[in-house]
Amino acid sequence: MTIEVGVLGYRFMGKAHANALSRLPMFFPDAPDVERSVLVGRDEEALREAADRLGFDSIATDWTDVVDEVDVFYNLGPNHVHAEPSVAALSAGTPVFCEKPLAPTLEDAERMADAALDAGVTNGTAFNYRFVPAIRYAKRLLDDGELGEIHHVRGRYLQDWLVDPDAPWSWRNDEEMAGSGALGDLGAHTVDLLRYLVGDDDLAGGMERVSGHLQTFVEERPVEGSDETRPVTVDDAYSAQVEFENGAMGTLEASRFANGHKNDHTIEIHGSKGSLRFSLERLNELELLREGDRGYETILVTDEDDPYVDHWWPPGHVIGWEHTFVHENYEFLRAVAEGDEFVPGFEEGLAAQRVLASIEESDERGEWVAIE
Ligand code: SOE
Repeated sequence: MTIEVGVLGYRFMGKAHANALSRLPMFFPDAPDVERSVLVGRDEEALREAADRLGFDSIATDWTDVVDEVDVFYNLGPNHVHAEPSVAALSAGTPVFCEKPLAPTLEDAERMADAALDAGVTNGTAFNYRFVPAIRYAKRLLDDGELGEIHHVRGRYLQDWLVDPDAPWSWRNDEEMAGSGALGDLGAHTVDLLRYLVGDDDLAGGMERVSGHLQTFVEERPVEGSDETRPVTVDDAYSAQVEFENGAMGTLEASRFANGHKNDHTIEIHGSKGSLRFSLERLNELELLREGDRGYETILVTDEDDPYVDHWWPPGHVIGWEHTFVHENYEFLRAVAEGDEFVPGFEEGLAAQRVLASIEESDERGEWVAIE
């Protein structure tokens, strides 16, 4: 069976997923056969160029012509186009894979998760960092209780691409289109990873209440190619405290103003029997401290029996950011071929969104907010 994939979006994420799809037959021979069937966007000329470059058979400028014609629909567009095409595809019985955050608003995310539940077809939220081998390794340790009872979790996602006040305005600075700024774009990854690593099975991932703070440092930005400026209506940075049901404490943070940090996502967890640290800038490594150790040991997670590694290179031959997309596409498309559930699905996308919405509400109200 060949799965015909229709993809909306051909910029950053379109490229990341097209690359992943093209690698699958070479490195994951047991993956289902996939045809990059149709690329969807609005600008016909740019679309044609992208389709040639990214290996798509055809193009379409109207997603309504595509969502019920393909076997799988990938929604990789900006946040404000996540809901409508995804719901339409699901209603037509087409499995959907959608970029994160699931939607700009909690209401849209709820609508999407409901549509996924009603459709009963495979659905996925693109939380690619769950598919880093070192993160999977950490998950195994945590599930085996190797760190004991968890006391502290810490997640920071630092970037610096907006620290220059003259950096141009984009849809990512607009509340209508993006929903939120660093909170949704980066915080969604952190919340999802912490839910994955230490959460129990409830939808809040064991998170009970939050206290959040959002900040916008530059209120307007120049529009590229004109003398105009446009207002920035989202946060440039957020921080939050989280109280977990089991008494654990969490601190979360993300910024687009963290000078010198390009894509620096770190997770730290301290338990009664040890601690671990992960940094996306050294994604082949996991730092681990076990009971009695005087310092952290750095484990290189590139052995043959480490998650996904046997598909790539011999031990020590490190992999990179783009491989996380290959792994997640592999799992998602296998689930589609088998008619199985994929995790993280829209349900997990919605769960992360609930936490983000509570952080935003807490900032507005100036008090702790319980997560529903
Ligand atoms: C931009 O901030 C961005 O590309 C995010 O949208 C991605 O989800 C993250 O993985 C890297 O940074």
